[in-house]
Amino acid sequence: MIFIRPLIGVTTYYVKDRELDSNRSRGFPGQDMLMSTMDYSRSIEWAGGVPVAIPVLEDEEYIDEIAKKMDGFVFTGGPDINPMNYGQSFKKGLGLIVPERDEFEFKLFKKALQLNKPILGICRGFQLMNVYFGGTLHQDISSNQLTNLEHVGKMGPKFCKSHKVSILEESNLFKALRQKEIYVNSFHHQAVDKVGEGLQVTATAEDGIIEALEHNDYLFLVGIQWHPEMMTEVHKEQLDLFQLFIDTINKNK
Ligand SMILES: [Mn+2]
Repeated sequence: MIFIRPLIGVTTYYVKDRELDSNRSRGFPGQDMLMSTMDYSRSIEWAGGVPVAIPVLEDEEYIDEIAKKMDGFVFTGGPDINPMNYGQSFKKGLGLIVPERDEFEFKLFKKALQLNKPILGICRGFQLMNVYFGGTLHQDISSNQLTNLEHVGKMGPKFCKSHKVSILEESNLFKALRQKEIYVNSFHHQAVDKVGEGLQVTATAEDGIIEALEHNDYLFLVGIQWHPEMMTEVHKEQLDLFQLFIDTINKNK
């Protein structure tokens, strides 16, 4: 038997020319850029998958093909989701939005779900998953004075453990990490408010901020607010989540 490693579609930053000034390090004025942090690709590769960076393109047939050809998806971190997607006006503290990426990712997410492709949502990807199922977000944690924990990051290295999360035992998260409490990094200024329909909260921070969501009607649909891919090199246990994701794909191929 020939073992073929699964193809994992990785969503990417769509950096519009308008975000880049003349000091841009690559490309030329007028050019939009595709970007992705290497952490996602490395973690997927370490877990036995083949990472494939997915550019934001509008064409429906392209999105169909990507949804069919990939064996699973990592919906990655990035800019804020346009609040209009969850029926809200722009509130104080909202960060950069890239509506083109939102539109593309919601379409891809829908198609991937229809095909029951395993999905791991990280940070923005986790928030996208919540909004897709009709949930809402707090547009800015500090403007809303939700907590005195610092969730925004920037205090230390990317792998820095910055707060505790409690994990529900009946969850994929627990299955992967085998611990009821772990410390995670934190790089988000937004948070889940209303939870989307059918989603289960599977991890919360000490202050009650929702840190993970799962949907049991699908093969593997797990979203987490922290960035495991930034931790895998130093805190190996974070790779277990990628491993469960890849193992689930391999078992069901
Ligand atoms: Mn956090």
